[in-house]
Amino acid sequence: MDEEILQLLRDHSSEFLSGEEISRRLKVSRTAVWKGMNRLRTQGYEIKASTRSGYRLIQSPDLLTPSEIKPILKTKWMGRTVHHFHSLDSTNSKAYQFALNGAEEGEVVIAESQEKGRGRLGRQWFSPHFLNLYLSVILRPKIPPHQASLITLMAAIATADAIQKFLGLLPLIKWPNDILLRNRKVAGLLNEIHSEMDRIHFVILGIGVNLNIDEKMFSKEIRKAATSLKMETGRTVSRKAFLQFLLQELERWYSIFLKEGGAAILKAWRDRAQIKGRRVKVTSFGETLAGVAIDVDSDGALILETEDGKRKRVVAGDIQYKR
Ligand code: BT5
Repeated sequence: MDEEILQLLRDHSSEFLSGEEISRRLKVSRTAVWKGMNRLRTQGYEIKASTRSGYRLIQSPDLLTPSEIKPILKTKWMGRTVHHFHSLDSTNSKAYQFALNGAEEGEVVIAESQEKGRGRLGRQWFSPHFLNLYLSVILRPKIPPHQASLITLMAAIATADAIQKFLGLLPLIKWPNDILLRNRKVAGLLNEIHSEMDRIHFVILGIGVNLNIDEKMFSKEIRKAATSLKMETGRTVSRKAFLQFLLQELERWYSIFLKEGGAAILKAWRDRAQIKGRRVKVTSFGETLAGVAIDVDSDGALILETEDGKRKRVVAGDIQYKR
């Protein structure tokens, strides 16, 4: 009901709307309207009330609820259905459940915070309240499972492009899919697939972007390796405005992938990652390898030339750049 009250207030943002009128239109009691207004105020909505004239919306908080997002979305289909939660274990887990229950391509799960935000390989993603973006998008591409990593590369490019278009900053992608600004991680991706041998049922694109978190909030372990858009620009950014850019870029790059195939994605990824020829140390399943990065192949694997001149293909792991 709160969403409906908000919609009415928005539709009449230049005037007061009486409690009586609202209760009549929503077919609820005046007390229910009054309670709804109080709930909205606790969420950060500034609502002016006058005993004679009624209610008027003065200002909205930077929440990522459907009613805040929908009016500013520029996508055709992505994010047109948003499932919003104040808190979740993990948006990826929730989106997975929605997808198993038949959710459509382009549906999005957003949480204001995550209790158990997940990174790759069982790691955690620090996800405090109201500061950042934690979202998962459901995709249903008609591709075989071995092409799924192209979707991951595609999402990394889209996230980097969204940051660049939003603020003019120039992010680099670090294999496999960290997004870095000044060598610090500003965003991470965790993509999960549900498939059978020769076809994907769905992909969950999980994206976490640090927007307004301050350096001191990060734990000591990650403080030197992490950043946020606020830390980079010195000002608070609008979370919903960034979300609008991100969904638009995801929709654009996904359609490039579907129309032009993996080659277009690999090319854009290589431009953004600039990894060719760099000396790296790779940790993969407990093993550490040093060498020169040759390329990333169409399955998203890193091709490394080790110090003894052999070529190795690394499918998962982490890299460190060496001078
Ligand atoms: C990732 O894993 O970078 C994937 C992160 C994906 C998070 C999104 S949020 C929405 C969706 N729902 C989820 O549950 N997850 C996705 P990985 O490459 O394994 O990096 C994890 C490592 O990054 C941790 O071990 C820390 O060292 C560091 N880290 C944790 N939280 C961070 C943060 N907020 N910012 C920067 N670095 C962080």
